[in-house]
Amino acid sequence: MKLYHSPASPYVRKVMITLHETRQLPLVELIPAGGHPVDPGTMPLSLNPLGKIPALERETGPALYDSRVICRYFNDTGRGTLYPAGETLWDSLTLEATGDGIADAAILMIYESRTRPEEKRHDPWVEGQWAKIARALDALESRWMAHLHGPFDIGQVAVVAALGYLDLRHAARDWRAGRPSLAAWAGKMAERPSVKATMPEG
Ligand SMILES: N[C@@H](CCC(=O)N[C@@H](CS)C(=O)NCC(=O)O)C(=O)O
Repeated sequence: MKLYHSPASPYVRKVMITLHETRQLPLVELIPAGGHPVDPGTMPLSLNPLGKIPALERETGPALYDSRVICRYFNDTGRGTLYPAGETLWDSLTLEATGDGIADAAILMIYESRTRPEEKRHDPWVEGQWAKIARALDALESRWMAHLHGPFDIGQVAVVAALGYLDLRHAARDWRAGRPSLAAWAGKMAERPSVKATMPEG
């Protein structure tokens, strides 16, 4: 299978962590790809009409896209344990949506500075994206720590990936300030082999 990949993408990182956790890394060939809303770049639109990575080209069947679909696919094929049964599943998926939402806002801020001409930039829009991130981080700190310290699941995968992306692209915003529990958790997670092996670059 071919995984359309970039080492900086938090969504690709979710898939890579899932592959490490379920020991399926040898099943995929990593294909460098990437673009942005103004130019889909090297991401084949025939595989994902949205022009986004990650996308997974399989030997049979249509390509899969969106990290949520691909992670669940690999968790199934590898008999992983990232999706708990029962009521806890809804917590895990909501936590995943929170991590993904942080990544979404953080990436939109980067697209604003990289793709929009300077005279058309709108600072309140950028700050509005950061406000979403700050609220989500505060929710993690105040409401989600018990879950974050529980069994490793897809919600934790998404949060690890989002926080890693904040470190990569928005370090000056210092997300750790005022969030000691989340900062300590992120430090502990960095020792996990699947997390350590997928540190973002680029
Ligand atoms: N919801 C998607 C988001 C994927 C995404 O936004 N990927 C970025 C790279 S980090 C991308 O390919 N952006 C190109 C674009 O927005 O046109 C997922 O979870 O896979």
